[in-house]
Amino acid sequence: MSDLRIAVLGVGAMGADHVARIAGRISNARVAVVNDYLSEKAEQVAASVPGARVVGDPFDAIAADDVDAVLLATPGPVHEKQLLACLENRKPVLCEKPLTTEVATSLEVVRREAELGTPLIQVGFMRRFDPEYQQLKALLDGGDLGQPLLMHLVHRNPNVYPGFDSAMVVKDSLVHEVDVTRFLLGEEIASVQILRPTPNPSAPAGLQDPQIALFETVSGRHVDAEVFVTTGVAYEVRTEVVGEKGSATIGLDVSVITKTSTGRWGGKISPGFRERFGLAYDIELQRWVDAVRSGRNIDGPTAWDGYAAAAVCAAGVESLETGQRVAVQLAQRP
Ligand code: ISE
Repeated sequence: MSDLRIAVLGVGAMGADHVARIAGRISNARVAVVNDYLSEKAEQVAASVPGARVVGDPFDAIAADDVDAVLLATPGPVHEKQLLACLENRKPVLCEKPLTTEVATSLEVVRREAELGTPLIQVGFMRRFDPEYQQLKALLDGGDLGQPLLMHLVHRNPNVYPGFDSAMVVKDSLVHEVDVTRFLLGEEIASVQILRPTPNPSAPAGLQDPQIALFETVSGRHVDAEVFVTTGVAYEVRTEVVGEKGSATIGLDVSVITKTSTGRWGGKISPGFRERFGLAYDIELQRWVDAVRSGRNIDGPTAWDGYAAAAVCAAGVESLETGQRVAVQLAQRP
């Protein structure tokens, strides 16, 4: 098969990054079509890639004959219709989170895909492709730590964009910890409670930040996650698993340590998730391209994973409001 011809829908920061990634680092794929609701932006990004053309209507882009697969990096509220169009056109799609913005519509997408009898949707939970998470998963599955019992998670952003509210801390940031928990422990989350510590005085007024999430899994394991998105410092994502035979930690962000004549030692901090998880995105995209070209269509988190994460986050948002532990309502998997 020749190069996979991809339509990238949505070329804000993440989508534009993916365009550059496909053009520069991914084998056997090319950007055929670019679409964005800001036509100027689409033109500008398409002009950076030889052979890419702009299509003004996202549904025409999905249906286009010269498009084999779709990468959705559009805002969450338009995902539902665009995903359903991908299913109708039988186009494999890599969808940045969230799958959709509501639990009910996410479930509908899962059901519609299941009716086709073949998976077409992969959700962009990129951390699963990060080499450190891969090693941790292998360590757990290999049994070296015995039964995993607890996890302590830390998720810090230096800042967030204006308008980021308390529910988004759950749905936009904590959602990755939800996926990591389901991925590493291999089971569903049964309940969530969100604690509200004293807010950071430097956070925008009204933003509940930091938050502490407590998950309990179906088998009774406990996970705590600190999410703090206005630290003003660096991007930090740490994961510690405590098992019956030991513990393991990833995300210490230690690469090169330098010592200088000024009498200091230290390394570099990650400024943001696109830097911290750059390699994970590369691996995710290459594996997706390979899977689509081979006819498997996906090689990573499924639509169900997107739905399950949405269901946990909905319970989290309810807990944020009530302060109570909230049970996660999961439908029967089709
Ligand atoms: C952002 O949208 C992401 O997906 C990042 O991975 C996450 O760390 C960040 O908190 C979110 O705002």
